Amino acid sequence: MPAGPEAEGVGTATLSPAGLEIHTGSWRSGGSPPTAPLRPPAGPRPLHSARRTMSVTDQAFVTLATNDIYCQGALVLGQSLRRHRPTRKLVVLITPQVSSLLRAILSKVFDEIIEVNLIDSADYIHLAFLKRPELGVTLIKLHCWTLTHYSKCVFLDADTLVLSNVDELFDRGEFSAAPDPGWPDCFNSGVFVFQPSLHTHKLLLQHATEHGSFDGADQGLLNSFFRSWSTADIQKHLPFIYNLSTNTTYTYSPAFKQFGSSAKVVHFLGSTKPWNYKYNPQSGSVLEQGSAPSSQHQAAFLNLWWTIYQNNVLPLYQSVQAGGALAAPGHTVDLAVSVSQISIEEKVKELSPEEERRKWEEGRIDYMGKDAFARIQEKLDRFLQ
Ligand SMILES: [Mn+2]
Repeated sequence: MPAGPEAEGVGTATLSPAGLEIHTGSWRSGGSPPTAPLRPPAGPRPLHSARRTMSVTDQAFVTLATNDIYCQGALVLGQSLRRHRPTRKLVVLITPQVSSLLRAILSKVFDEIIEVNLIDSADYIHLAFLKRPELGVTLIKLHCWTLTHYSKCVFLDADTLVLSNVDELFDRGEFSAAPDPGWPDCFNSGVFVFQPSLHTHKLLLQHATEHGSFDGADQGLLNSFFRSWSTADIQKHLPFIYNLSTNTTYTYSPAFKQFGSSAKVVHFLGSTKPWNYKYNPQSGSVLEQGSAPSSQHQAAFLNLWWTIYQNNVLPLYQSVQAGGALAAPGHTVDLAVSVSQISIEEKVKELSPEEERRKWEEGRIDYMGKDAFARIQEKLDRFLQ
């Protein structure tokens, strides 16, 4: 077993330049990691030296979970990556709203869990958030550029699913992404290759503050920031099979017939996510109620998502709960598991006024939801009237 911070069961907490607490967990579920973690070698390292058998410790797959429900997606994504033995680290960005139960479970799949608290961050981050509170989630996503202990990363949305090893994405440079099916001159920001840099992060936040986002989210902002993507360098166009949206009814169906089976990453775009379905573990298929899967290929990807959830995520809950970790009050998930049906619901435990106050004092502020600036303003206005 390797010694030092990589050793099993040892976690470290450090303060990064951006003022974030970084918790380094370790891969613990199901025995040893696919490849032994290596210490980064001293001195400069060549960028493309990775062999499939060697792990590259200064590159990472990164995802984001803003609440316990999205954590379910992040866990399936993480396990889908693990199934194909990635040679890079797995990192998840979370918000303060994520419960201690889900943090414990995430630490079984991800090498690193990084809490992003916009309010406690460096001044330039905090200011951007104050000026554009509506871009809260977008600003959290942009935080991935602050992961400067990695030389290069691949971002994957928590509503994506990996179907094969995709380490070759690290051969691409910043900023690489696949076309958006709705407007192919724009890229889709669910899968992209980027290079962490505090300088780029500052420029992105400056851009967000000055111009906002034309679609109100990260995709609009990133497309206007990296606006030469559609014309400058074909190497930065990822093939569509690295970000195949599952809910698009393809108007070019012969292409889907020809190339659909070579998909490497699927993306559950749209408002109905895999975790919104109910699943029958006996038939191995999602239950068609209300929001029926729009097509057969979508149903196949949804069933795969749920198979991974059942086989590789649910057992983690059992191991953590047996270990005595308790869910913190607030938003978390309610898993209903029976022989014939599994479902994931959002559970909201009301806090008592004392708990509410303690939460504020501990700095666990739900600034994206209940404690959002607009609502605080509303409360203040009512109070001042
Ligand atoms: Mn997405």
